[in-house]
Amino acid sequence: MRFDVVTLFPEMILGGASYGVTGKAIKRNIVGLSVWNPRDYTHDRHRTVDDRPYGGGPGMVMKYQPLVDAVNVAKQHSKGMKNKVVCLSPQGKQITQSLLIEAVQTPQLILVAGRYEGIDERFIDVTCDEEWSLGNYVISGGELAALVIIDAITRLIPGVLGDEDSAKQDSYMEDLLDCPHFTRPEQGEYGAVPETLLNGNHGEIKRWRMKQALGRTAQRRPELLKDKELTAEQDALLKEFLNEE
Ligand code: 4FV
Repeated sequence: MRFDVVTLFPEMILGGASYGVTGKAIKRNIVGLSVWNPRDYTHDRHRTVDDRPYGGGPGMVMKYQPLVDAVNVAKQHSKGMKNKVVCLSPQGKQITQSLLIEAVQTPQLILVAGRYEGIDERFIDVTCDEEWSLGNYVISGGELAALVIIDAITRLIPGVLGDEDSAKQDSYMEDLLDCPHFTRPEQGEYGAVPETLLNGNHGEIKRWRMKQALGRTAQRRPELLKDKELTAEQDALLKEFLNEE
């Protein structure tokens, strides 16, 4: 899988993606990462990538020509890999675990990180396959959204995480919040580790963790359970959790 990020701050992407699991996956060439600066695809001596908005108003808008050229170079570099051009903006569809699980199937993701007030709409219409949003808030650039996507997708790629299962146990993998986690000390000033986790009965531990995940989801994010089909066992575990609360 390869990521190509079109950004005015290439070092922010290269830096942010060089740590931890993502950094190792790039070093091991399980994931490819390239950055393309639209300023390198301008033709004027001021290397202009933005201009004033038609219709007036505050701030500047990114011009489409440098972005189109940067995306085309990124495509040329992928030797015909199947690709998807994604523009990151608050107008995009909400990024979710299921959207990212689907995106792992796309060999090349070209992520376009905007700056200023936004991007000339004609670029989005003509060149972008999709628009994705990190969330219903405004940040000053799409780079952080690109880094979140690269991190979240990379950990889904087989062979990236040490223990394959850990990705499977990630929150939201079943659209549920995660269960609580504990490590040493067993006993301490902040209390004890739940007994169930200490008795080595893996069936009991699995059951306890699912019960906690269901209960916490019901308490904190009930909307996640709204259209979720629970198994009979999950239903019983949730009732048990809520009765104990
Ligand atoms: C954003 C988001 C976001 C909007 C104008 C960058 C900013 C500026 N990107 N999810 N929320 N982008 O706020 O992805 O160009």
